[in-house]
Amino acid sequence: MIDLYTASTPNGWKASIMLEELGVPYRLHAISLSDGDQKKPDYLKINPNGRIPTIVDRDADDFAVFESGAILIYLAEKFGRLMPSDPKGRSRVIQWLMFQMGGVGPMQGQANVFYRYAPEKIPYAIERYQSETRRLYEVLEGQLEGRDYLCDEYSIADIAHWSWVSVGFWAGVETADLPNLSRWLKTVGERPAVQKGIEIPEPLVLDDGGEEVTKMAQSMLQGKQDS
Ligand SMILES: N[C@@H](CCC(=O)N[C@@H](CS)C(=O)NCC(=O)O)C(=O)O
Repeated sequence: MIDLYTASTPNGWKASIMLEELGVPYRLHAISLSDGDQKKPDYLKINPNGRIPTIVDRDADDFAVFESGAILIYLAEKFGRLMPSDPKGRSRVIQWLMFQMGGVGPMQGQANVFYRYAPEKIPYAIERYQSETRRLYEVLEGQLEGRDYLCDEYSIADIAHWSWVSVGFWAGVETADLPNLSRWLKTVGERPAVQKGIEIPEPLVLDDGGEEVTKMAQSMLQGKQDS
């Protein structure tokens, strides 16, 4: 049995979509970011970074995995799905996963912060993070030319990217004029496991002025959470 500790955010979706794709039983523990559950001592024992998501594999001596990319790799390898096992195929998927973890995630996360939440609007920071996110999206656009998915087949690289690119609008980054990315967003977004995964632990409502957003913004302004 896998225990999943998560909240409704793009990094959380990576783990919940993956578990839904695998169709394996898991126990859900909803973490309230606004209440600071992710900073509590018991949680820090399984995730020293104090963020979500985290999994604990009860069938492997309570092995805990933090960092969403590491969770995807662990689950893909444990269950032999959504990542090839040959060295080149595996490397291709990991390259695109790293591109998400080191590029799209951090840049888009900062674009969210400066565009949506920062108490002071700093044009240089907004422009810097939005244009870097957009540049990375254009790299994805090129990779998706003539391909259904980022690598040969649907993989954890698609799960990691879709979780963020699907909410690019929240960072103020346009995707509609990128035809390959738009097609891929739709194809991946139609997968039943993706639709289920983004409802875990509850649907995320990103709507200007919406209650959820207000709660998130308040908590970010108080320095309680990031991205
Ligand atoms: N690199 C980490 C980032 C995790 C992360 O930033 N999670 C955010 C939600 S998307 C979080 O837990 N924020 C709460 C906080 O900063 O306290 C990963 O990929 O797992």
